[in-house]
Parts: sequence; structure tokens; C-alpha cells
Amino acid sequence: MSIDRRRFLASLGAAALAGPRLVEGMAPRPPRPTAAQLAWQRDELAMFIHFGVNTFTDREWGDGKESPAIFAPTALDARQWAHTARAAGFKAMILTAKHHDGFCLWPTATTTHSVASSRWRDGQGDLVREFVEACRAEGLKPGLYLSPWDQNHPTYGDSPRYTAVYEAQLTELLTRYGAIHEVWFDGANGEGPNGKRQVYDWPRTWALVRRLQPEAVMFSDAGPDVRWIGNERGVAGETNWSTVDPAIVPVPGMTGDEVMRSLQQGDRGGSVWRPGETDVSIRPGWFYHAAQDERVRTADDLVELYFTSVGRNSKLLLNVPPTRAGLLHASDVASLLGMRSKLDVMFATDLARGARTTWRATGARTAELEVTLTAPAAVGIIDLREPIAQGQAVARYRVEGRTAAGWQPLAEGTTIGYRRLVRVAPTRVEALRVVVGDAEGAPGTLQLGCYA
Ligand code: FUL
Repeated sequence: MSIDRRRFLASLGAAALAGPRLVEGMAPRPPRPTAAQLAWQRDELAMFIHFGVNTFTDREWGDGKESPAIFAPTALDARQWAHTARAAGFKAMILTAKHHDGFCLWPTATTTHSVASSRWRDGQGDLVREFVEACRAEGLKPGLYLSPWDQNHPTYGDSPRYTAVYEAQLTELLTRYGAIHEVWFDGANGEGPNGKRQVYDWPRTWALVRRLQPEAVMFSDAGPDVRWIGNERGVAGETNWSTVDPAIVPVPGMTGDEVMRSLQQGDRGGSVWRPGETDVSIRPGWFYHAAQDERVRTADDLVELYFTSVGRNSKLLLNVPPTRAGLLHASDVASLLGMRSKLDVMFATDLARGARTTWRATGARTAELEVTLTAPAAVGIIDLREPIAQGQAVARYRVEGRTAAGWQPLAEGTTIGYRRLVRVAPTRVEALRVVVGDAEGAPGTLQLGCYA
């Protein structure tokens, strides 16, 4: 789907929300996260819920011609989704309030193509409300996906008219349901029913969201708050800066090598803080298909995704699509809970607890951390963190371990950021040393944890 996603051809004319303006004569301050971006990153895990008419047509993309009557979940229970998410250690959940087919999961005044025209709950249902209430009941932060591309709405492609409809939909979603923590702007696009192509006004749309929900983070290729990681495989860049040069991806849906590189890796020295979010599905598709019941990722696969996303300074947005009944499938639930217990076991005992730690700058952009364990231990995972509230600095690091035979190199890499999980061949060490060989400005004191 990543190729289709790239077919977002509209809106290339829109200007980006620029980064901080430089006051003449002042040194630029390194970009730092807002409180909302910091909380978003620390949550680590969010669950994505793709649900809608596609669930009932067995398709990945609808065409907007579906009858609302086909939307008929028989046992829908958003609490089961939220309960599972919480039990698996997720902190947030994002629902496709509207996918590309235009079917709205809440009763909207902008179209009759919604749950109100379905048989579900006798046409009285509001899935966005049930979803948000389930999130709150389980202590999860709710987020909403509202596809810009809409194959059903007659105004689509008639740009100012559709922009007004899209804004009215956002206004409903962001004023009726209390705090919404993330607003997800997908990058896929195509032709509208009238054959015209929609030209978006992103700065205007983003400003509306900012006004209605100032604490929400907005996701898209171009942020403005968090960016797409550039693939749907669950893999953040081995190098991953949370800073970007906003001129490289000014609007969602752009293609090209430099765009993809910037999404994957961010930009060293970039003027804007825009961390990457890694979205991937637990199944081959984003929507539920019974034929994929045997192809659910295993608990081990999910642990691997944790390492290639959270462990690379990103956040994992893992899609778990409800069945036609409106429930998460037992196999998916088993993998999620399996992942949780594996992670809990893996990170149960920090072998660096109580260790003696020294941190010293060795130059303007270099430093060394030394951690002497209370007792020698076999180490297989090293957990590095930068104090990102102050920004992100480390550009190259090396980890060494002091073994019975003296200091040995264990691993090396580029960025650290919020969190870098490094797996090494289990090695018995008395002490660990992290040598920062290059940084963007002076690196802040690193934190190190280590696990068997
Ligand atoms: C893509 C969409 O086209 C897929 O259907 C899915 O919603 C994914 C998360 O984003 O761009």
C-alpha cells in the first residue's frame, strides 16, 4: 500500500507551517519538543483501529459506492479493544473515523453516508463516541483518523467546497468528544467522483485543529507535530533524528528519494521538532479479512517491531483491525498479550541499577559515560536515552564493555534520541562505557539501562 499512499498528488502548492523564525543576531536555539510531543513520545505504543465498510466488503480500499446498510457489526464492543490495548501496555488508540470511502463512523451533519444510515444500533449509534468513552474508561488517550481523500462526498475535488466539508467534519470530531490527543492525516489520495483533484489548504486545516484542540498532536508526512516514518513495514531509520528541515516535506503525499530519506531519518540540524511515528499492521491488511487469520504477526514479531520503532527513537502505531463482529480477533489478542509478557520479562531487571555513573564532556561535541555495575553481569540489551526535553544531539556513539580481558567494543551507531535499544551478543561485563564521538551541539547527560 505504500505505493498507493504515494499517489497523494494534490496540494503541492500549499505552503508549510514554517519552523521558528530567527531573530536577527541571535543564535538559533536547538528545536525541542512541546509538552504534547514529549508525552506522545513517552507513550511509546499506540493501537490503530481500522474499521468501517471495508470490514464488510473484504476490501482494503472502498470506492465510496458502498451502501451504509452493509455496516452491521453484530457484537461491537469498543471496551474489548481498549481493554486489550491497555493489558498489552498501549497508552493510546486511534480510530479511522472516516477512511477513503467516505463512510463516517459518527452521525455527521455533513453527509448521510454514515452510521446514521446503517442498521447498526438502529441507526442511532455513534462509534466515535463509544470509542472515545472506551479509551477513557481504560485510561487510554483517544486519537482520530479522518481521511482527506473522500470518494463519496459530492464536493470532493471542488476544492474550497470540500475543504469546508472537511473542516466541518473536523469541527464535529474535535468539539463533541472531549480531548482528542492525536489527529491523523493520511497521505493517500486519488480522483474524486467528479474526476477532479482536490487541492488542500493544509496550513488552514492545521490551524483549525490547533484552535479546537491545542494539546493534540497532528500527524502527516509533513507533521506539523509528528511525521510519517516513510514506510508501513514497522521500521524506523537506523539513523533517526526528531528534527527535520521542514522545506523537504512541506505537504503530505510528496514522493522522491530525498523526501523518503527525510521521513525515515529526519534531518540533522533541522529547525523543527517533528519525531517519526511508525505505523504498521499486525496483519497483512489494514482492515480485517478472515482469509488473513493465519497471518497474524506473532508475539516475537511484535517484540521485533518494538525494537525497530521505539528502540530507534520512534513511536509504534500498531494496527489491530476488528472483525465483522466488531471485536479484536482471539489470535491478535494472543499475540498482543504475548508481546507484553515477553517485553516485561526482557526489561524486568535493569542490571545497571545502583551502578556508579560518571559523565564528562571530552570536547565541544563529544562526551563519555561510564557505568560501573554493582556486580559483573552478562548483558544482552543496552538501553540508551538522551534528555530530549532539551533537544536531540548525539550523532555517533560507541558502546564498550569492560570484561575480564579489559575494554571491548560492543556496538556502535548514530542517533540515540528518546531511546535507542541496542542488542549485543551477551557479554559478561563489570562496566559499560558510551563514547559520544559526534553530536549536534553539546550532548546532554545520557541515561543507560542494561538487561540480560
Ligand atoms: C494509507 C491508507 O491508504 C491505508 O488504507 C491505511 O489507512 C494506512 C494507515 O494509510 O495511506
